[in-house]
Amino acid sequence: MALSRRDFLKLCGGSAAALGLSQTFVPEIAHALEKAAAGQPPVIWLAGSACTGCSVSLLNTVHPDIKDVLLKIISLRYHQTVMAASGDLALEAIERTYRDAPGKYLLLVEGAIATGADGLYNTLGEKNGKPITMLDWTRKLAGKAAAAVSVGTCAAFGGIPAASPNPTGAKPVSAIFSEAKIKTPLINVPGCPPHPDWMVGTLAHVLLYGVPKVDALGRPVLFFGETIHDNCPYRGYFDEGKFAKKWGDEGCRFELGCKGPETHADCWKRQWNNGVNWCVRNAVCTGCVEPTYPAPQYEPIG
Ligand code: FSX
Ligand code: SF4
Ligand code: SF4
Repeated sequence: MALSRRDFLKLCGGSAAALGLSQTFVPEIAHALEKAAAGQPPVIWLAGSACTGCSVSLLNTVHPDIKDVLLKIISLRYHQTVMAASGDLALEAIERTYRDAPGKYLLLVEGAIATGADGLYNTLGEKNGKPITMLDWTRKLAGKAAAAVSVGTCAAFGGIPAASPNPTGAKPVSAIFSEAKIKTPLINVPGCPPHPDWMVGTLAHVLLYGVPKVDALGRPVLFFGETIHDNCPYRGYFDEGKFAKKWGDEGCRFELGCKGPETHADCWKRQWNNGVNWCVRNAVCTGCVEPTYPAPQYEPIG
């Protein structure tokens, strides 16, 4: 039986009853995806100014596992670190998808886009002796994509590559879209890196039900709708005014630099590494899903 959108949202949202403590995706979602994606939508994954952490995080997806995502759910036509092809063969895969599947492929962009020096800080390869820049190809490929996703905070908001003094002129994907007047729907899935569930969940929503509901910053409300602080297990300490003064102290981590009060994400219930741990239990929330990231990590919000 097909998974209704309502059930999907419930499963993704991870009500404690549905998911228990691990808060990873459940097999139902994997099955629904496999069925829905019988046509295997082509996906082009471009990477610009990034650390590849987003790709590595995606490899940690549990349900569905990465093998199923890549082999059964999507048809990944181009991903420079995962694909076997290189050189002309790899670039041809992009050209072919652009030519043969207009309006059908999904464009995923990891990393900010360098705009300085005509985009030469981010090149994908060359054609007829001329460099192919991320800047040009993002503009070109975005125009004919069914939808686009900015994967990670660098792509969504600029992140670390766009931090001052930003010598490469790194910009978020949304800036390239608005400058080039590209109307393709663009979803932001921030996080440095994003949780695998946020990436697979967003992709799943696009494939099964279309573009998900997003907040004012283009993030799916399903994952980024509430603050860390409003749901934090240390919130009782905050309300009582009991603050940790040094690492290891009992209490709320606000004075150690926690950005939870200004950060919208569901790490408090989803947790990381298949539900093993999360930032605030170890240290502080650095606000990695917000446009203000990277802010000084261990300085309290002023
Ligand atoms: Fe950025 Fe992706 Fe931070 Fe890295 O590649 S979101 S630097 S963890 O992971 O783009
Ligand atoms: Fe808020 Fe951070 Fe304190 Fe949790 S640890 S209550 S998120 S300030
Ligand atoms: Fe990012 Fe904060 Fe979640 Fe850690 S707890 S992953 S810093 S949003």
